[in-house]
Amino acid sequence: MGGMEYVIIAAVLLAVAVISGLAWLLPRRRRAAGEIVGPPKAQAPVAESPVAESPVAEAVEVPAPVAEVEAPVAEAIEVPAPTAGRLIRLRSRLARSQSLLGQGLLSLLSRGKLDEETWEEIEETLITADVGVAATAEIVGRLRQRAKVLGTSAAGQVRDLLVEELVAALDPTLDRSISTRSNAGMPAIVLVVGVNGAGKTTTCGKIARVLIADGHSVVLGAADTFRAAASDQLATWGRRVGAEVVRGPEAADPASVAFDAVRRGIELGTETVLIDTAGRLQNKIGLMDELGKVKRVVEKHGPVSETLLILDATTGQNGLEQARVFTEVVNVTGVVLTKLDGTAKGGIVLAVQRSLGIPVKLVGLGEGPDDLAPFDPEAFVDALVGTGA
Ligand SMILES: Nc1nc2c(ncn2[C@@H]2O[C@H](COP(=O)(O)OP(=O)(O)OP(=O)(O)O)[C@@H](O)[C@H]2O)c(=O)[nH]1
Ligand SMILES: [Mg+2]
Repeated sequence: MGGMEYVIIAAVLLAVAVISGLAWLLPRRRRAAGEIVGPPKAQAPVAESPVAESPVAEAVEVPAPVAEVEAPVAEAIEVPAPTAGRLIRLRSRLARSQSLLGQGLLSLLSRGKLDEETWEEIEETLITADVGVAATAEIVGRLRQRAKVLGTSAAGQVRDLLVEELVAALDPTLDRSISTRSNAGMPAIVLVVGVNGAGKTTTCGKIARVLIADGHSVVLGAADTFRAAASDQLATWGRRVGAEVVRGPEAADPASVAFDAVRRGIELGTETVLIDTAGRLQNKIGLMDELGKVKRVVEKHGPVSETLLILDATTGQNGLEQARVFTEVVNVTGVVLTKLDGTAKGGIVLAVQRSLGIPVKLVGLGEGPDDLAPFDPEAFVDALVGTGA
């Protein structure tokens, strides 16, 4: 019957209208939940250049700030200086360590004779610079041996031998690259851990800045929900560098915020998801339990690519003890040693690597957004010991 056909056609049209209406509404509803702060990313750019080491890509893609951003003022996104050669450019920041280690050692070496007393003083200088007792004994032992074999006590020559031994102690063959590339649609997940005040949030921001300048897309996960200000601090970095920040309400479960951040990264086809975690809780056991949970929950999406332990260089050997606890809970793949600009004890780099058995991958040399450098043993030792000129 003709009437019946009309009814069927009308019903089909109605169904189509309802379905397309829903499809249009749903994504908006999700955004309206306000989980995500920060400018929505432009299409995830395909980064051609390798990460940390490479200079800034010629054409830097920056997402345009959008009205949905939490802050009323959309700040202009800054473009960082290239990471290549940063350690060399920032070497003057190691001035304190350089004056203790470099100048101290050089004046000892230039005495012209290497007697027992001088060797002891060399040892003392290295220990004072936090190189650590065991590492110092080894380095000086080898140095004495080589100087003896060569029959030299010339300051320049012994200095060169010392530089070689220090570089060797840092094992230049270690892989210091950071896994920040997505794999088969799965963003690289980078977990950032460490005690409170070590510089986790700042380092997340600095890393995101470098990655975005290199053409990567980044989502930041504010899994430090212990303090309200912590997510705000990360959100400020996110706005500055052009990364989305996924955050939860205050006192939200950190693991679920981290989970959501990775989910958002997958949705957007993001290259890297950086997760900032809490460094402070009521007690250490609570913190470690929580970290373990964050890792397990995030890994429902896929494996964590990199776990960076942030260590404050000014805390010296004490900090090292605290750091060890983290390595027992999460599989730390790299150390970021911050605040090397504020200490004369730059030798801690050697102690950290030796006692944790984990490569130092990045060093923090100041509070500025570009004061983070890929760690390079040769350039570092050279800056510490100085040229002797
Ligand atoms: N001088 C110097 N200061 C740094 C460096 N890295 C971080 N800071 C400063 O250290 C302070 C603490 O940094 P945050 O990034 O907030 O540390 P955090 O680990 O996130 O701290 P919590 O969230 O409290 O656990 C800030 O004032 C940073 O500016 C560095 O390499 N050099
Ligand atoms: Mg923090």
